Amino acid sequence: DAGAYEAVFDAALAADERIEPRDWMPDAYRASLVRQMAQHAHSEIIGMQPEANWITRAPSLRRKAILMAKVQDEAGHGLYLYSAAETLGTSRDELLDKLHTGRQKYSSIFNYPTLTWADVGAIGWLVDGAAITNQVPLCRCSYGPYARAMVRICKEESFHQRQGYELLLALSKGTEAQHAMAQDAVDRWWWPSLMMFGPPDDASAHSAQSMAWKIKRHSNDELRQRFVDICVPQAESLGLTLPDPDLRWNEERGHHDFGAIDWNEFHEVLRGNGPCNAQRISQRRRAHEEGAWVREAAAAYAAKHGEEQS
Ligand code: FAQ
Repeated sequence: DAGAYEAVFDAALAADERIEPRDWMPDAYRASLVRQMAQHAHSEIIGMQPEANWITRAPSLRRKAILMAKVQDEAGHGLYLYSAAETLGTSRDELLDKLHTGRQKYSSIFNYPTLTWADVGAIGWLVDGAAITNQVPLCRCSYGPYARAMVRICKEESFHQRQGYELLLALSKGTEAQHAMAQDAVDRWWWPSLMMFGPPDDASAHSAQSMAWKIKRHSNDELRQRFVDICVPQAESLGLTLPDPDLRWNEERGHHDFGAIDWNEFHEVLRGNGPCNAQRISQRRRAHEEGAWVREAAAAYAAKHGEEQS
């Protein structure tokens, strides 16, 4: 009976054991995981676009090779996450269809434009930095396939973060114009990066339940604070300023205080009104349509290969 199954599930959570695809789980747990994992997978592949914008204009062969490898890694992360989501009984086609028709979200951050080469550095430093801060605790998520996917993703993300930091450092220590370009990128990406952690705790619809289920291990505000505390000394070593006049060390709290986030901007971006929402989705749909022949060929090959083997 359902009560007995639920008791086994609750005991597994209490013992910090992993829930695996064939284990019984509450429908709402399954649905919430699909929601978060799909949003995460979509973010990885939509997140390829802002950086891909600079591949053809990278300033050297070395930078181009690094950037191509990074963008390719993001596609790989998408694949791990779609595969992990499929273990919950949804198909990749269904998830992609929901992305393309606006029924599932992707991270707000990827609706901002990459205006200069320095944006590639700012994305690596800040966006990948925020992603790692959020995702390291997800390696201990209660759902096994998601947790295991996150281990590998986090290793790659931390490499990406250093890549961005090193790029920004080169610009910051370069000519006056290069330094100004780096500063401008940080000015534009700082606040949207803080929004990646989601709404404040008192406005976060899913946090309490997700924490009880041990999907999330820390609240949105806790992780945001952790990220700010990490970034302040890094900005100093970079020789760049974070665009927040209210940012200062609070001895009592043992953390940095920071200024108010413009949640109105966040909600507008979620509603589809960010600077690049329309462009991102139409580009994604076009890529999907143009790739139809590849999927068809792969399916035909698999069918033929299967016949030969049987
Ligand atoms: N953007 O109740 P909560 C990357 C939605 S990193 C858009 O607090 P929750 C790496 C939320 O879904 C980016 N929507 O939700 C990379 C919910 O809406 P719903 C991806 C947001 O789930 C770098 C509503 O607001 N990382 O891709 C955002 O407890 C460079 C209420 O919010 C992940 O997805 C947002 N920023 O906490 C790739 C990490 N924030 O679903 C390429 C996994 C909130 O009811 C290049 N996800 N919403 O319609 C998570 O940890 C969580 O889902 C949070 C949100 C923390 C994002």
